[in-house]
Amino acid sequence: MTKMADFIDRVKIHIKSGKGGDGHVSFRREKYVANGGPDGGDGGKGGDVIFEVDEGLNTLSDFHYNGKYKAEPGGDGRAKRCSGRSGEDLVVKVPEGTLVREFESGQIIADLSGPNRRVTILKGGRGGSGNMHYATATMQAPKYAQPGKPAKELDVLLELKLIADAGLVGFPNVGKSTFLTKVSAARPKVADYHFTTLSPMPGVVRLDDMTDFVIADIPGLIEGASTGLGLGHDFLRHIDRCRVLVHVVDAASVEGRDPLADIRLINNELARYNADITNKRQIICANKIDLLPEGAEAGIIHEIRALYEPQGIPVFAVSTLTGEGLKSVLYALSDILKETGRETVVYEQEYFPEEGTQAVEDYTVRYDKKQGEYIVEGALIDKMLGYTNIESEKGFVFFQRFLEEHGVNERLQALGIREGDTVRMYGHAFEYLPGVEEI
Ligand SMILES: Nc1nc2c(ncn2[C@@H]2O[C@H](COP(=O)(O)OP(=O)(O)OP(=O)(O)O)[C@@H](O)[C@H]2O)c(=O)[nH]1
Ligand SMILES: [Mg+2]
Repeated sequence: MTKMADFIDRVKIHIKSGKGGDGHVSFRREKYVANGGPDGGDGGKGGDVIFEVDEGLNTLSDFHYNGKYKAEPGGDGRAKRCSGRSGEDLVVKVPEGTLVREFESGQIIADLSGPNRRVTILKGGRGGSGNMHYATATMQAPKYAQPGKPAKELDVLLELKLIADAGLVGFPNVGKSTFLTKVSAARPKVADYHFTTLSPMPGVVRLDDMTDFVIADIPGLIEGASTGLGLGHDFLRHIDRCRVLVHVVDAASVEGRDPLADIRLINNELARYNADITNKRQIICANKIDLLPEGAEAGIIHEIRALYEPQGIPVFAVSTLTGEGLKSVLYALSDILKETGRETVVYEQEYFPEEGTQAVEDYTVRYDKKQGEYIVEGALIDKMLGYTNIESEKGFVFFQRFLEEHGVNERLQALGIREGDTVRMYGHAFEYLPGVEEI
């Protein structure tokens, strides 16, 4: 069976954690109890956004560009000391080797490879405390509770870097995909035209001695690939993580190309993309020898060997069509992999969402010139005013602290507010006094 996979290995998505549930304001009501104490329960925690490796996946093609991925908000607290339920976490399944980057800066948040199988990217908001927590000797009927902490959201870029032990590189049509079909159960499309392979595909090779390793078929490269020509850059990125390169070249010159020039060109492109690639171990497969006329074989193969073997690059004469010579290639690869060790490169975290993300602001702050007042509006403020008995001293301090915690004072200061200015929030007008603290 062959399948033409849609090639998507970079995708931008929007992720959002769950908002914390709001704390509840209520009072116990029982027969014969006139004024029951506060019994408003806590809000539940909002769901986290978690990324998890799913071994069954090997592309990002299930993601929609600009798709929105949201965890569930926490439930609000309820009467009778009932807590709201926790919002469900959102678990985003990705193929191994997926990098999660902050979209704007490109900085890495997580690398889902190696030991990193499950990573929490955005935490859900904490649930607010219900009014049952606010009863004190002097304040027996607190009419306020705490709203849940806001959700967090972020644009991220998912990027798949294939993790393979060895990568098949070479010009289009030289037989890379045929190679993979011959040595593994993978079935990339094989056809006699350029750029048949549009997305990298891994295949597992199992040798008789039961060692196994992964070879990846990589789309054809052409001159200029490092600057984006042909299928361009996108695939070069995958080569970064392969430990050995299997350079396939058409030794029979089916398309009239010079195999020696081709090897040089591909190596130049790789070096131009990333100089580190030139340090990778490489082997050359001089392919399509079934098409070489008697005698010619020795000629071209001899030339390639004479040039590359002194540089420590083994050269194998093979036919991926008939399978001739492939076994020695696999054993040579297995030997090299044993020498180089198998740990994969895992990228370090550069961006920390808990510090960098903008909490979803549920309010706006502006200056109304006509009225000469600062206006603070939004669902969060409205809700908090509803909860809080700001006529009481304690409630007022509580409200002040809430404004401070949510950055409202900071925003007012940024607009240039001064002591004595008026701040309007819905029906209430306050005089701005910086630094009203606990009494
Ligand atoms: N005679 C002969 N033909 C081969 C051999 N290997 C591959 N071919 C043919 O060459 C053509 C291209 O083979 P693919 O395996 O699709 O080549 P590719 O390198 O994957 O090509 P792209 O995906 O376009 O980069 C097909 O028609 C194959 O049947 C070989 O060893 N001998
Ligand atoms: Mg191919």
